[in-house]
Amino acid sequence: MTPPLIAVLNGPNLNLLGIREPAKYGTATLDDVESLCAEVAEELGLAIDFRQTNGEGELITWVQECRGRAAGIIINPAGYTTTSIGLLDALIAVELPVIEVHITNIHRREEFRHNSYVSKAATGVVAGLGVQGYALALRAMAQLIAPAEAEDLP
Ligand code: CA2
Repeated sequence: MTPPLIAVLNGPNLNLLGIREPAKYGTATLDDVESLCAEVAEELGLAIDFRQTNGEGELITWVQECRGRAAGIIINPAGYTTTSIGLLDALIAVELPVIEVHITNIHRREEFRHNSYVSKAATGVVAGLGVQGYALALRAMAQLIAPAEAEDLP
């Protein structure tokens, strides 16, 4: 059986992870985050499609393309978190479980980072746990997409 596909989408400037501002965002690069996700996904019997873009339109197109292809979306929308109603509309329209990830705790940071439009489409949000938040999101996603009968198991 082909493993369910989870799209792991990353927004603007996350290509700079581990290269700039390590005190804020840590020393792991985006390639490291992809490797972490691939490892955890394999353990969970999931496949991932891990991507990053600096473009709002491209991010929206990728969300749309998940329809009929992916079982869920994990997204760090970065700077588009607080600005993009287009991204929110795409996440609502795709009708898939969505988990929003932020490396930092956006609620401890500047006020302008607090209001996430994306959260309005998200089943859950992970923030402030560093890049391990992606691994936690994958584990939560595995539970969310598990067949209903599995919910009764201990
Ligand atoms: O904490 C997060 O994951 C954020 O989504 C990161 C965004 C920020 O705008 C959000 O408020 C919170 C910034 C992504 C830029 O990433 C960089 C990484 C290294 C160096 C510079 C930027």
